[in-house]
Amino acid sequence: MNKKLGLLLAGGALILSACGNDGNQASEEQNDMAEETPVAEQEESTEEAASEEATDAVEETEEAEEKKAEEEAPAATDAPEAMSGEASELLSEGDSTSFVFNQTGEFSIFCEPHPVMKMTVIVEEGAENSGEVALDIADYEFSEETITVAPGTTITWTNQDLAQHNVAFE
Ligand SMILES: [Cu+2]
Repeated sequence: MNKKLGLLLAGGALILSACGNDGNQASEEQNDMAEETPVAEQEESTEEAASEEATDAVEETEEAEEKKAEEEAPAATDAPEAMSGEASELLSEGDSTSFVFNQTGEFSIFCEPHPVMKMTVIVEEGAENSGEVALDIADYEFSEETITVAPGTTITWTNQDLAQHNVAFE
């Protein structure tokens, strides 16, 4: 064996071993990847589950808020409907009472302790006053003698007098 051939063989062996190492490393990497892939999938599915849980939680919160809104909504429009024979409790100073006017027509209102105190609510389609209307009872008078409102309007009266008044429908 001459030196040159020996070097070539040695070089070849080095290359082979290097290739072999590369090959092993590559397959090890593949193995690693094969091992890692299910872990990654697990992590992803865990994340998905977590995000689903988070979405569920958000949905539950929204549902709870909707329920809350549904429970609170009637309270805002809790006012009894204005109709003949209806009457509020006696209102002390600062107290309020509300009625919702759904039916078109004319409503004659008076104060039971002081029947001279009168006012009229006219309910007409397309009236300028709608939604929530605030009136006072002050100096033994309703703050409006006549008011025209759209159907569905809620009128709230607040007593500003020391004397007790109420809102009654003829
Ligand atoms: Cu009165």
